[in-house]
Amino acid sequence: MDSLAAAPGTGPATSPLPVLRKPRPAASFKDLPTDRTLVMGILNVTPDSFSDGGRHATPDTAIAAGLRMFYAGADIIDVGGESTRPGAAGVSVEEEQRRVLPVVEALVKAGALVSIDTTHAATAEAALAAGAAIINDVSGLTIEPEMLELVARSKAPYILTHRRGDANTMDSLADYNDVAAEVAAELAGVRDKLYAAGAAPEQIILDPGLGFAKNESQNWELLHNIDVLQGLGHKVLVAASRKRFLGSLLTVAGKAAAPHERDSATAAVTAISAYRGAWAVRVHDVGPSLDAVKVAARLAPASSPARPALPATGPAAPAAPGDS
Ligand code: PMM
Repeated sequence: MDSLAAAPGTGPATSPLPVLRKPRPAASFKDLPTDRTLVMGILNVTPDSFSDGGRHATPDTAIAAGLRMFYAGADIIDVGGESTRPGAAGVSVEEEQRRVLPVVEALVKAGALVSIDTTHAATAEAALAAGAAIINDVSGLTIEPEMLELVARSKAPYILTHRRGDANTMDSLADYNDVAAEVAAELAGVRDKLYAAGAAPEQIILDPGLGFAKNESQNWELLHNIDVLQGLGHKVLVAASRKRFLGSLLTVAGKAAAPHERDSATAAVTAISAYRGAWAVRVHDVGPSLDAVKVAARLAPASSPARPALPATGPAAPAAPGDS
């Protein structure tokens, strides 16, 4: 249900109550800032995602959460209706669309730029029709050939994520000699298939797929060598938020940190990724990553892609009593 429209029975069917907030003009991909790393907020409309599953189980609670991220400053809201964690049970395309489409529609109406997190071409196409601007696909184009055709035909920006196998097999496929070089080579191979189908270079955003057919040390190695992926010449998205390798790093007394205890470490990854010129980070907790991006932009060398056009200083805020 669209939370901004009239509730059933509260007005004539043909004339909904006025919306509470005047919709902003639809956001567009080409208007996204290019002088800093972008922050993409994660909105899982699922009962079983590994860190926020079940929190936004109905469209109304999901829309409210998405609006909170949007008003907090998220540049993009990433809406997903199917858990991608290892071993997750798939959902039907009908159920996935029932979960995500009302949310996409309401957020677009409010002026947010929305990406659709799906491995299914039919859901991606329906979400584009509902106003989503970006396709975020963690399948690495390993599942549905229709996705390749949709990316080429729609001309929508497409996040191509590295993955081997599927949710059930990927953990057994984390076998690499040089993980950064092999991930880059495998992504380049898929990218070339996209070109052959008619996709344009500027549509393609690369994602190393942290946790997808990678063990913990391979995730760190990929983050350490993010420049290898950047060397392919595309925008790069880093999606480390609350992932298991951060929980292990933060182990205290033999107990790994729980997903909600991993947000400071996530913001640290954001700062370093931004410093090194990532196009965007995908995170659950938007505020700390927005701050981290500002710090990185301020500290990155002027030659870095992290701050191609940053002014020397921002406007000075009045000092609070006691501030040094
Ligand atoms: N990880 C998850 C879901 N979607 N999308 C991209 N592009 N990259 C990722 O690594 C990724 C993703 C895993 O689940 P989450 O939604 O709880 O983070």
